[in-house]
Amino acid sequence: MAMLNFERKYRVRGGTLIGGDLFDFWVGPFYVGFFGVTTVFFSFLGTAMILWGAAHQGTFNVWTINIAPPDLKYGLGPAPMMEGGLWQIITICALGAFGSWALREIEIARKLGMGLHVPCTYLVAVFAYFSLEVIRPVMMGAWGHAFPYGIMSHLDWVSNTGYQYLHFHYNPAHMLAVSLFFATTLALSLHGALVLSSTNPAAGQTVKTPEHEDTFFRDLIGYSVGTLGIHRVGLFLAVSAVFWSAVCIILSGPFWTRGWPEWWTWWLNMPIWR
Ligand code: UQ2
Repeated sequence: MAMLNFERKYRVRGGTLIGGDLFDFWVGPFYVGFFGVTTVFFSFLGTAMILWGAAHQGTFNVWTINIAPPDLKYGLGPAPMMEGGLWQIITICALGAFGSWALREIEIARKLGMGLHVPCTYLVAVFAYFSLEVIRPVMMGAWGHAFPYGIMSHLDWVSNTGYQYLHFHYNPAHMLAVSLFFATTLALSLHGALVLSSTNPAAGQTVKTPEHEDTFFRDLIGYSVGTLGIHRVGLFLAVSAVFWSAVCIILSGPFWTRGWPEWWTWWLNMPIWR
């Protein structure tokens, strides 16, 4: 693959966290590093384990492959390979790959003298996975509370887990998370639309400036959050959506075992109604 002329300037040595110069090289466009090697290792091992599980299950239909966590009776201990042990190994591989990916992002950011916003934000997404597959099952005392690996089976898990609490939409943290997800899409669509409307004009028209972007929103709602500000808003909304998602599922089980509609009885029990 040809190297773009500016790439050579940014292919600087250093910034590695481990291994010094040993893994400090590129393969085509990709920076490798020690954590590039470990990412590939965990990804390939984990994928091989999924294929082994699929072969044992007797299907390679991507929709119906299912690798389930151990039965609740195994608690937090190791399970036999085909009774959840495979799920346990795949989970370790996934966390190994996600962790390696974050550390490789950190090495690249250090190499380029950039902030750690991208790795930190990526780790928030990893935290969502970690909440579901490790924190909540550990707090509830069994890996069997984790979700299975499979396209249809993980959807069934979400549905079943929701109905276990009667009506998950009454979970206040879930309400907050959903609202933040919607707000994230609103913010990104406003931003995308605003930037395209000013920088991708019709043939024969000129590209507009950020002043036009500010003016549009000042005319519309009396306020512009600014070109840097909208990215801060977007990052905050997206990270908050994931954070409250983790809160809503960790509340369910470890801290609240009844139906979520019942949680709202605190409101009906307020002394103001007496
Ligand atoms: C803005 C601005 C941008 C933008 C957008 C806005 C010039 C290019 C989208 C407007 C955004 C506001 C007012 C905040 C929206 C907040 C939520 C919660 C949806 O002012 O500056 O820069 O892209």
